[in-house]
Amino acid sequence: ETAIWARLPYGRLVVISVINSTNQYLIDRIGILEPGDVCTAEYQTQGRGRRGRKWLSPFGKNIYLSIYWRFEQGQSATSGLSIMVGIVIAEMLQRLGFEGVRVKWPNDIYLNNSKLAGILLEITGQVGNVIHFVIGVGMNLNMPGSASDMIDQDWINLQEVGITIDRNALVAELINTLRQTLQQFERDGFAPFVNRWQSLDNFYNCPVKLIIGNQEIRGISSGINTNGALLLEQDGEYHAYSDGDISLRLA
Ligand code: BT5
Repeated sequence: ETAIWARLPYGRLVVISVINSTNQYLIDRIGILEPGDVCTAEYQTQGRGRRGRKWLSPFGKNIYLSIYWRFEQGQSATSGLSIMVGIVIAEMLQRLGFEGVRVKWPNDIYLNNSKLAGILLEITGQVGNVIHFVIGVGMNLNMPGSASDMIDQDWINLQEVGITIDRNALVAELINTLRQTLQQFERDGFAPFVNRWQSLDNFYNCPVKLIIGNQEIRGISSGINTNGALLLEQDGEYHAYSDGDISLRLA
């Protein structure tokens, strides 16, 4: 194996040209990882989303990045965790000048009503209360338009909004943001983030439908609760949805 791990202020970085999946790369090496280790690649042959879905990952200056972490709160905290990662990435992009960036429950970053980035949290092991996990971020910067044939929803490239940003600088920001967020999560949990969701939520107060398996549920999207579950208003009552396989669409 020729990969070179570069020492970061916290953890290490490995940059790879072609890989099956940056999440899988870290999962395969879990025994030798330090918290904060990051893998990034130019191209993924088997980039993945949730529940066996695919993440289209061609060459072309996109970002495919994964970070390894572990902590001791057990598995129950992780729904909030991936929500939180969405919040901080959206806020980071806003800070960098991309004002139109929003979040979509549970783990998408949106720009101009289209999917810009996706987040995939995978738990790779638990010993006692210690969970080991990898968080992957895929972000479109410069994906060819022909990709549209292969993606069954609206998507967008970051570069389409007319602000230029250096990809390496963006990756560095992303790594710092993820590390700080994970450290803050260890200290303070998810609660401080709940209030930051609402103003970023692309569908706040919108009529939506949730697709759960082959069931469809309609209601008004009303933010999240303290566990990161989606709140849906149905006939004047709020219901929380936190199942792992829910797709949200405008109704
Ligand atoms: C996600 O899943 O959105 C999480 C994607 C995480 C990808 C990163 S890349 C680095 C790391 N290594 C990996 O192997 N994965 C992570 P989900 O919510 O299930 O959304 C998947 C859906 O997004 C697909 O079914 C398509 O509709 C759409 N999609 C696929 N590729 C896309 C792309 N490049 N841009 C926008 N949408 C895409």
